[in-house]
Amino acid sequence: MIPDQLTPGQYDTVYNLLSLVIAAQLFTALFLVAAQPRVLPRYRQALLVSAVVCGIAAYHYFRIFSSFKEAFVTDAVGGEGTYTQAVGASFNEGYRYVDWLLTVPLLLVELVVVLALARKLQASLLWRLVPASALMIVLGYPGEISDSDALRHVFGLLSTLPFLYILYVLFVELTRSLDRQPPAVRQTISRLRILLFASWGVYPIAYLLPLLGLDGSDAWVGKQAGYSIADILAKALYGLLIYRIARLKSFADDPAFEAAEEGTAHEWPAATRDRGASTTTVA
Ligand SMILES: *C/C=C(C)/C=C/C=C(C)/C=C/C1=C(C)CCCC1(C)C
Repeated sequence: MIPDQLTPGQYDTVYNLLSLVIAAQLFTALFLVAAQPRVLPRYRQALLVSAVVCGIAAYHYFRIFSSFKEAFVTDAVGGEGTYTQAVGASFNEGYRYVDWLLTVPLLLVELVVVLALARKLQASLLWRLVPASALMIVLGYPGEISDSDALRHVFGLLSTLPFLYILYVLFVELTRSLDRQPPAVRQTISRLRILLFASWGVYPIAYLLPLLGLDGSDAWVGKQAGYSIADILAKALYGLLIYRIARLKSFADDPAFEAAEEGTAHEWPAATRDRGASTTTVA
């Protein structure tokens, strides 16, 4: 399934996308850690888990990036020739699956934590969603690395079963929980739901590209692009929406917190003035 050759354009496309994903995941992780004091303590865990997800992804993209650079080489000066698979090196798609195995359950934890549902419901949701998500990834892997179209079909289909189950449970539970959320965050939560469904939907489509009659290397590049962009949407952008929800819910839960937070934005000139005034008094 890994192509023997890539054109310079194909090589650059994958190279630049992998680099973009590293930047997006790394700095979203840093932002989410730095933003901790901007939400109430009860929502900080969701932000922290989200930062961990982006951090794990950044780490794996470093590995994917160097695996890619080792796997394809050109002997043309300035890198304008065709890239061929290096002898003894092979692009390792396994990094993606290890990454997903860790991050997909954590993305679900993030969601359940930020919704602040009743404890019993949280536990029952995670008991259903986490094993299903692990099963989805584990079943997808043998198809992903197989050279046989038949195996790719079979494992793709098997992996789709837990996938559909997860989407079903999330759809039902998110819809149900919307009524119990403060009105100010309902719109953001329904945006999160759209983002989750749209971005998770990209993965099986990218997986299918090699089976859809695209030329070998085009299909492979399309698949890498699909996974990379979906990872930015499903982890980094999703994390920023989780932050937004946590912030709005903090305001709804505690008006004093909102006043203090909103206040800090306007207090600067006043504080500077006061300090100036007291300096004059002392002098
Ligand atoms: C951050 C990574 C995420 C959100 C990864 C999500 C991955 C999927 C939803 C993968 C789904 C697959 C299928 C439904 C069938 C084909 C095999 C997979 C694993 C690509």
